[in-house]
Amino acid sequence: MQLHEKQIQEAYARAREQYAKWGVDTEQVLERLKTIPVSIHCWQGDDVIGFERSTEGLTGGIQATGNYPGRANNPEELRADLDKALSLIPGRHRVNLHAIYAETGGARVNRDELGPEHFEGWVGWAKERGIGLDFNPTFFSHPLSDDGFTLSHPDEGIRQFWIEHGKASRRIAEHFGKQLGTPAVNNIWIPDGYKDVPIDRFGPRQRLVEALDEILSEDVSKEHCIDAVEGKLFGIGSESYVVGSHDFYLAYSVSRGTLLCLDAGHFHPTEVVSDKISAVLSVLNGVLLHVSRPVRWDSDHVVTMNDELQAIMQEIVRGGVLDRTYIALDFFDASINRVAAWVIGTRNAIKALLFAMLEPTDKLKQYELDKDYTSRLALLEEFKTYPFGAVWDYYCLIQGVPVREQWLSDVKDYEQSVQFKRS
Ligand code: RNT
Ligand code: ZN
Repeated sequence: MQLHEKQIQEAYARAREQYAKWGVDTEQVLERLKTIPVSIHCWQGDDVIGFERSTEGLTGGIQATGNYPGRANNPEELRADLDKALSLIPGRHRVNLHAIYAETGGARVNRDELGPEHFEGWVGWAKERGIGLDFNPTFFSHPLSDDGFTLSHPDEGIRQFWIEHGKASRRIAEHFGKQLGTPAVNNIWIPDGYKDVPIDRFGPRQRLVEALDEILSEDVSKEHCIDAVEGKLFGIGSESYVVGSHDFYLAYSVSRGTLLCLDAGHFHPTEVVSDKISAVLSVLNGVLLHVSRPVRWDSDHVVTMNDELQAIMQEIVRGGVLDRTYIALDFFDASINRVAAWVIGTRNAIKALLFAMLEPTDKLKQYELDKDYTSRLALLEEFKTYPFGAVWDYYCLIQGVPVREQWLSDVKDYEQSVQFKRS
């Protein structure tokens, strides 16, 4: 069924009136929404494989399961797939790279030797599209991370190799920021940890502090590169002890002034990022979100429009902290079309943001202060069936991207004509 422009506009006009009754200006909301970038992770496009391939597949206790055909095999294919996804997502967004996506022209360049010159393909591509890039050093899928330790490795030589990689990454991020005129977030996540209960919990953490300090000691312009650190509860093979736990990085980011990265899949099942945002932003200057979805052992399912996604976006909007929150995505599903995975997850993140922005927050806050919890609950629940979909459809229409599920046939055509033809 094709949706006609006129129908979309009429439905929007009615929705606009209904929201206006509660003081919500949908026009203003959509103006604001289009300025909020989501950092789209390149690694959904190729199952976190990258172009370096110094190990057999993905390591570091994370996994992309599934074998849906059509994965991108090289920079050109990955960028083409990203272009396709970006054309189906409303708004102007960013792309998040990992060091393993360097283009070295066939030469073997180790991670401690990577430089901005190995990302010129990406920078040129981003420039043409007027989008920003973010970065991540890759502390996994490498022979020197095979025993499960990197920046906290007991061997000084190996540790130093990873420290150099960390420094190189900040220089690359700084270059992105300079070239593209928008600061690049450089996020450090390491897989270090033990499968079984360790004797020494202090040693690796002490080494990690020192290694991080050394990485950050290099003078890199804060104007172009913003440092972030990401903790985790456990990984496959590091079930008993993770060196860079949430508590570790919380303390570290407070004392060093970095961003703290909260990945929605990195906590105990009943612990939620949506409650942590206001906790950490009451003290920290900024936070990086890895919007993701945990399922059993996996922390990286495609983001759906579930309660927690909505709660996360509500927290950012209600708290007025959009300008201190960097929204990035982190999921990888190899069992479905990878372009579709990007489109579904990113559209959901934006949808949830829009849903949060269409709330009469001031009114609700007043009810709360007045101890009128009855009205608070009643209004919140009634707003769930307000015509949010009509506003979303209209936003897609004016942003020039497919309305509703119309994007799906686009992806189906693309997989037939492009993705399935790949070797
Ligand atoms: C791993 C972290 C990390 C990675 C990416 C690929 O648990 O979430 O952010 O998913 O860097
Ligand atoms: Zn993450």
